[in-house]
Amino acid sequence: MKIKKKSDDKVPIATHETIFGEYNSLINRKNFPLNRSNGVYQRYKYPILTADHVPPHWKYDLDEAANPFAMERIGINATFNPGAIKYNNRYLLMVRVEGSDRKSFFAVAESPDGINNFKFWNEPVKLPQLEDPDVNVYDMRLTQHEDGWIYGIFCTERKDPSAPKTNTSSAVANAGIVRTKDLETWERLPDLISTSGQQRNVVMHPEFVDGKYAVYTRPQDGFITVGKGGGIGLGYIDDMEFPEVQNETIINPKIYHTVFELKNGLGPAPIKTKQGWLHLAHGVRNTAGGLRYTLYMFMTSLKDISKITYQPAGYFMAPNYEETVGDVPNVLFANGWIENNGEVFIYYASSDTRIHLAVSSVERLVDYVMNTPQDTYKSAGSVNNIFNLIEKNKGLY
Ligand code: M1P
Repeated sequence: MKIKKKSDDKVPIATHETIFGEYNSLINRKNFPLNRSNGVYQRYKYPILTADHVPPHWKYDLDEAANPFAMERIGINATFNPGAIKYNNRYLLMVRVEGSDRKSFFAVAESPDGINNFKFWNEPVKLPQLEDPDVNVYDMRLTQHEDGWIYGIFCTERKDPSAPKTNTSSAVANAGIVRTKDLETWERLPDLISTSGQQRNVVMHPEFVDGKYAVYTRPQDGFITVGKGGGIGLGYIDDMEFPEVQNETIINPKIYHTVFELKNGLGPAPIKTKQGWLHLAHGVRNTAGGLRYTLYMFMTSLKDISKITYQPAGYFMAPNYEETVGDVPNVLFANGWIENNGEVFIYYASSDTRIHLAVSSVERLVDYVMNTPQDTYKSAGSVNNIFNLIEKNKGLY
């Protein structure tokens, strides 16, 4: 595409060279860790994926005759909330890409080392549809299950059929399910069958539990509000081809005056460690400035995955200043991490706009989860925790 600027045209016109030049320099930019760390994780400087990482051939008609002004024919708004997996030595993210038409879809981005050069595959994922098609899909969690399949569970949203005609916003959220053996060909399974209202943030546990599939859920009464549901649930499924959740119980409820006071939801599938299953979740609280989403962690027992053994007080990660800004401000959300030889890559999104990387290790995360004081749910208890630490530090400062 070689487009000449017309003499009377005030708007600069992109050329094939500028479009692909900018894209290639972004894809090839090396990332590096920031010097500052809290000892638990280390953030990387640049977002690893943004709307600008979406390949030009998804946006431009590259035929000069058909597109003389080199316009973007398809607008991309954001890339966020990726599922993550290391597959055949390749670091793959199942990214939520959102168009300027507000529709989200999935696309796989790949990096040779999990840090640098994330690049989208040639085409986005063509998600198989059910009889009742999805209106909007997002936030896929990838789980390599011991049954040999890689499952992707995502949120599928459709218009609420019971909403009055005047209400054009009301939607119903449920968990859509796909599975694959190669991340290229996807089999669509029926949507989750659950009796507890709407579902979002549904995640599959990687191992069978007493011969059943286990899923973490987040039942909610409405599309936005969780209502009386409220909390991270755990339920069991006999057969993924008829995915009916049984015995759903809340294992991590929302609690007053915490970072997950309003609602919470599990992030990626848990990581198995010698000490227990490590979980990463998001918690939401309401503020005068709107909802604030932060990440928190907990550990569950290897013998009983419904039992929380450790849960540090407060958030694990909150949006830094730059991360607070975006389409939906003050949001950190993570539904993908990769554990590799003890190192943990945490892929998180900020403000529903772009994707970042923070690196930690199983050892550090286990230490963080087991040795950070638990929430006492009272200011005096928090002060007491500080007194205990000061006492312990006597003679050391
Ligand atoms: O906008 C913040 C997040 O809101 C929803 O998450 P939850 O159901 O837990 O409130 C999702 O739409 C998520 O994608 C989004 O990042």
